[in-house]
Amino acid sequence: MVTTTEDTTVVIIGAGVAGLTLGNFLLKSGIDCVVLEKQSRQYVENRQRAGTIDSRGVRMFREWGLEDVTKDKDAASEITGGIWIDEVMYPMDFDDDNISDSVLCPQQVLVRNLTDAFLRAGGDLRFEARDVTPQDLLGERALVHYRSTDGTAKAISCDFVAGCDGFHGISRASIPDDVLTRYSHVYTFSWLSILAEVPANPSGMAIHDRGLAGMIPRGANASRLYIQCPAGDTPEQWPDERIWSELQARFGTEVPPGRIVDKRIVPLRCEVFSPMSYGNLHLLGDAAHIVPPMSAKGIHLALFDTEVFARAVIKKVQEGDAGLLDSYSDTCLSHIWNYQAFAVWITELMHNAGDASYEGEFRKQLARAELERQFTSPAANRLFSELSAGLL
Ligand code: RFL
Repeated sequence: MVTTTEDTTVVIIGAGVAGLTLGNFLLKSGIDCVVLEKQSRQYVENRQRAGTIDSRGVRMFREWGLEDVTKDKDAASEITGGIWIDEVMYPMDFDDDNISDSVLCPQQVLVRNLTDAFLRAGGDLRFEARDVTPQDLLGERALVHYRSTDGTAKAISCDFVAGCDGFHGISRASIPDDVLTRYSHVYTFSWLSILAEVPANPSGMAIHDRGLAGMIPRGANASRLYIQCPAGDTPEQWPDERIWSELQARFGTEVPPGRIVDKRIVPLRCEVFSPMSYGNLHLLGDAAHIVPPMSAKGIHLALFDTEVFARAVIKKVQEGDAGLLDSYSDTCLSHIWNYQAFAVWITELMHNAGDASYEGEFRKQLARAELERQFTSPAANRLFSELSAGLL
């Protein structure tokens, strides 16, 4: 039985990058909202994933008066790193104007900063909200049910529901199957993704016939390590010693080992769900799409959706104009497909150039020719630097 029904303009499901950014934008615009998050505050603020905010994201936060959320007092001030090809290091150029605004900021720091900013501004953020269920999405107002930590059933009536609950959330499942189309592509290789308490040394990506490897800074004394592996591999097949020796082999240089704190297999895949709107429900970020981690554009896409959606809601609430909301899905999908194209290109280039056992020698030679072009053409090199600035 529902014991409490409240009222707001926007219910935001999920306190990740998209949900918290949206909450902050709405509060700044005088629009009330409630954020419902399944996990505890401690869990959300310690979930480590990405490490960089790209130039577009940094400029966007600045324009909304939130530049401080991208600041990490422990991060190095400069992005550095390179690409190792067959054990030879090629430094990347990070001085280009298009990428020079990118900053090192681990995702959990961004989330922590966004949470603080939201609460400081008087935001309503409810952690450990169980069984969140949006209803009446085609009605005048939607109703979002949930259960609070003490088990009380609650419901919030709202004009808009923002589904910011990531790839495994529940919002997307509220859209009927015959309305939603899923486009997906899954690679036959995965990444073993590792968090280690060591500085990233070496720092960058290695292309090698044993497969791709990466060592990316996540703070002064932490790194995320990536090792390309067959899609069926399990973390148990990768004891710590094997990880350090494999990194050493693929970079072709000494890799000082450290404590490994997390080890998991990340499938490489592309997913797009269309449309991103259904009645009062709008999907944002990973709830609607994911890109392979090689492209490092997950945060970029989540922030893009958020800004488009925030401006659409503001226009509707302040001027009664639903035009931007009606075109929300089309606007985002056009941007997303553009970035999926980039993600597929860079994923295939970086993997095909190394271990030929997946796509064959012909593709390997094509990828090597393309890599050569990246290093000899300034325009092509810019793309590569942009990628590295996102990933690092
Ligand atoms: P998030 O960050 O997953 O946030 C979703 C939030 O919703 C909550 N939630 C629910 N809340 C209420 N009710 C429910 N039923 C709920 N179900 C879930 C979750 O607890 C969470 O708090 O999604 P969002 O906001 O769309 O942001 C997307 C980004 O997090 C994602 O794209 C990136 O992390 C992807 N990604 C990377 N992106 C980059 O740009 N650069 C990188 O280097 C990078 N590295 C990575 C990554 C993702 C990784 N994972 C997930 C495999 C490295 C890894 C390991």
